[in-house]
Amino acid sequence: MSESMERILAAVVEGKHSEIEQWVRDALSEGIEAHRIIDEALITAMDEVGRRFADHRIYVPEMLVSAMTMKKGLEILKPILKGQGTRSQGVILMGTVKGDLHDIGKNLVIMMLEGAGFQVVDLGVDMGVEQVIQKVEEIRPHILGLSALLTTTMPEMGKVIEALKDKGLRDGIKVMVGGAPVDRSFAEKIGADGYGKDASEAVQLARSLVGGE
Ligand code: B1M
Repeated sequence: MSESMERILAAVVEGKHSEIEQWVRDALSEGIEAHRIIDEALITAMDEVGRRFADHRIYVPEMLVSAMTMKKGLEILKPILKGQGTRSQGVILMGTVKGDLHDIGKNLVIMMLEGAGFQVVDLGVDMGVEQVIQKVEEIRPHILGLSALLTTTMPEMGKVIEALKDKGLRDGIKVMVGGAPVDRSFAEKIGADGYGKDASEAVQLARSLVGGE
């Protein structure tokens, strides 16, 4: 790994939020592609943060500073990812489910979807079933994307799908789910139309759900 990528990784792990923007710009000026900076440095760093948290080597405040640092890094890359978009592919409503405040993964998926030409409406985090249903009725998106990072909040995805059925909205919308604890079998179990392991898979899935590739 190049020195600038090492620095980005270390900045996120150590929460050096005042330095990250410069390190990301340095990596870009060396010709390193945005998606490599995300996959090999930023996401790798968050995995390490997660391991340190699980091992009680760091606590929530440190995890928050790392998250803030990662977000600052992503902000630099956002215009580049967005700039890759072409014609409109469809409308996607995206949110993190009730009880869950994790939004870095969701935001990254949104950036990649926008880069691929989708129009994305971001519902934010901690979205209750009623709020999701109300927004679906209001904007009638092609796809509803749900993200969850906690095993305790995953069941909320199934509740949203059940509520869509109850309201007679299920046939008019595709539902895709994702987030670290979610997998394909869980997606099938709750009746989602698809599961994306990461942001790239989410883009491929969204394209196939709207009848593309
Ligand atoms: Co939290 N946290 N956290 N946390 N946090 C995890 C998830 C955890 C695994 C850490 C650990 O123990 N190792 C653990 C969950 C354990 C479990 O449920 N089994 C955990 C915990 C326990 C908690 C708290 C309960 C801690 C506490 O308070 N005691 C608390 C819960 C708060 C709440 O939500 N109610 C909490 C809080 C926080 C912070 C606020 C400090 C912060 C979040 C800040 C923010 O998001 N704004 C935080 C962070 C940063 C993490 C870790 C370290 C990193 C998450 C992340 O951003 N990853 C995380 C450990 C880990 O995941 N390694 C952890 C990077 C991101 C790019 O990946 O989100 O997985 P990810 O998204 C990926 C894919 O999953 C996928 O694409 C993305 C890009 O590749 N994807 C989709 C995501 N959504 C998708 C949707 C799709 C398709 C793909 O279609 C719709």
